[in-house]
Amino acid sequence: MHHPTLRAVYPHDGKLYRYDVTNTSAATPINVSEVIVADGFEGYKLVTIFNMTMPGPDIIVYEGQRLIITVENLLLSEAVTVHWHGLHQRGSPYMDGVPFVTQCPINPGSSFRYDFIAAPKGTFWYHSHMGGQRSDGAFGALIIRENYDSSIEDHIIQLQEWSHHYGTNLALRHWKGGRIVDRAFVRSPQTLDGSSLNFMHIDSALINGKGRYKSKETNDYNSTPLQVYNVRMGRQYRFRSINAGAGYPFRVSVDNHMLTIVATDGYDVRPMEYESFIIHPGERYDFILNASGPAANYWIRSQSLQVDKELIAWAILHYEGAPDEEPTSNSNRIPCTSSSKCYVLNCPYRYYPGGRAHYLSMT
Ligand SMILES: [Cu+2]
Repeated sequence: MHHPTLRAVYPHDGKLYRYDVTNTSAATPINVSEVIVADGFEGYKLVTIFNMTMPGPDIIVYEGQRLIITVENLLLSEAVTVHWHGLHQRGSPYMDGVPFVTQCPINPGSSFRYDFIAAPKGTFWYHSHMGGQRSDGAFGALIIRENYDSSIEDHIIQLQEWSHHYGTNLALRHWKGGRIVDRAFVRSPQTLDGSSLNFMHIDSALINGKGRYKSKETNDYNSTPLQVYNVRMGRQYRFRSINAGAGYPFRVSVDNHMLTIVATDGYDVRPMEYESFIIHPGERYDFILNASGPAANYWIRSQSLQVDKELIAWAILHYEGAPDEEPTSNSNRIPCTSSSKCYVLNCPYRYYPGGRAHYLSMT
């Protein structure tokens, strides 16, 4: 992690500090929005991003509005296009952002003006459609609201996989190119039902560009600042979740809260309560969360279906008035047992496989 002027930074107790700070209690933490945090890994990795943030800026509009977005390619050697994931582009197919199909790629130093009508309503996202740029950070949320005022406040969950060293283009090359690196066979991560997932190896997962990775040495998570969703007791919130990843499905849940799923991929569905849902790359699920308390802090967990490694993207649901601290334990998680059954939406298994404990603890 690198601050534009303060140079190297490191995470401690959910905050960021300059590298030369040893007494964190006497120092002022660094403003998180000034750093591309990712999972707090202290090495360096090149990212490809829009407008200096990861994810890129939220684009929030009303249905039927005309969107005019100029994309200027400031990269030195790579072309770019932007795809508006989920939009039908009726009457504007040349704005779909697919390189060599609907447009010429935008070369370094040039720009392209996207111009289309925002429709239909729903949760969408935009991402680069060139190589692996989207997995290296070039994406963001595109929310098309219904054309009337809603009293329900929105929150956005953008899920993303993260690798410390590989740019995604390289990971994809290994994936497609014979699964052999340095004369060793690359083993695919396994899912809960024993099938192979894919060959893209990742170190962690992020929610809105922030996450934590587990040290191989200590088996502990680091303490990178996370996304905090503020809620007020007694209110309802619409969470719009997007899997902006390239290869991993995630199971999303909120400790102590049921999720009422109301829409997927830009379409309303009959509202139903679930303990969690599984979201695959490119998919979107909207759920209503009743902030029924008790007022405290709760983990929002997104756990990949991989079993060889615990891979969880963490975020925090924070009630107004609760102490400004992290959730303390796993005890608030709704238990799924044979006598107290859970409903998991979009589960690829007929029954959720048991065996290895899913949902492990934040220690
Ligand atoms: Cu897409």
